[in-house]
Amino acid sequence: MKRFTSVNDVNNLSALVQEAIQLKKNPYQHKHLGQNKVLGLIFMNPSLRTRLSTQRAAMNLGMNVIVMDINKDGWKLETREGVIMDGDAAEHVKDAVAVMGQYCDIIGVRAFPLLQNKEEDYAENVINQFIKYAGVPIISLESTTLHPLQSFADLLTITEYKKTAKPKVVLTWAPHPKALPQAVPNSFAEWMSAADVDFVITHPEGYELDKKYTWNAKIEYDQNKAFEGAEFIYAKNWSSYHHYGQILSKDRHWTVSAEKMKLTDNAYFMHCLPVRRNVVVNDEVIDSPNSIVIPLAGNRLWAAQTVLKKILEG
Ligand code: SN0
Repeated sequence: MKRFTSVNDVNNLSALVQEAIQLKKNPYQHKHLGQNKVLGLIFMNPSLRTRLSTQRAAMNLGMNVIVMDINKDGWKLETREGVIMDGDAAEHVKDAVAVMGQYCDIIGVRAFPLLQNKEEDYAENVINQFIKYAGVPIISLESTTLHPLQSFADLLTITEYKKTAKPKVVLTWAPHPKALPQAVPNSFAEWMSAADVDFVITHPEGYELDKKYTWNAKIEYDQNKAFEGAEFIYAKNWSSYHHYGQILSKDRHWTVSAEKMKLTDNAYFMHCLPVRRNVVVNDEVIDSPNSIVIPLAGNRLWAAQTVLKKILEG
């Protein structure tokens, strides 16, 4: 594997998932693969699961890790091409990235969208500059449009918990006080479309995602109908893609409640976390035995370790 920025960087999806299941059973069998190799993790935004799971994954492979919160500890970076740098930014991202590539064998980067300009965000300017200038393999730790390490853990978890060969998996929009990226739902849709599941997306009108990621996924505007017969409910808020970055609804009828879960086929509840309790999902659902948010977060480690292993192997 040369890089990991979307499902398109994966050759064989089911083989990748099987490899993660094997690593989980025997985490330290590749302890020497990462000897004298350094992973750099560059954060432009907050992180808990991604930072800790990727760091632990690297340790399991015998790598060393350098972590940098670039907004707190680094120079202010310019990301636009060809500008006269007489403002706030002290360093261009292309120089900073080329330097990081001198010290690291693999680099992970997190860069959220600003949600102001769709074309700018969807051009994936930051991660593309990392790919172009680092000279080493790049891993997305959530880019402006995708979160592949999360989606890999999502698919691994669904594979472990499914009760039928082709389970019904429902991605449901849920309300939130803030405008959030589309990265998690875009990426989940991209991975579910590539996997062997019956995939349905439900959201209020105006929240349609970019077709580039949803392919021919079924869209059901009636959340109750979508929940019928579901084996997995995956909740997530996102801001509008078409009315870019806007909050069109805060309708609490879309909150995942115990009553709604009764419509499903005793479905498991999933969310990538962090989650706004009693806005996105009620306590009674996320604290129920059907909630698998914690094992899902645990699987972030095996997803990250599988990706690092495949990149170290070349
Ligand atoms: C991020 C998102 O993309 O939705 C990261 C998810 C893994 N979530 C948030 O920014 C939540 C912020 C909040 O205030 O709830």
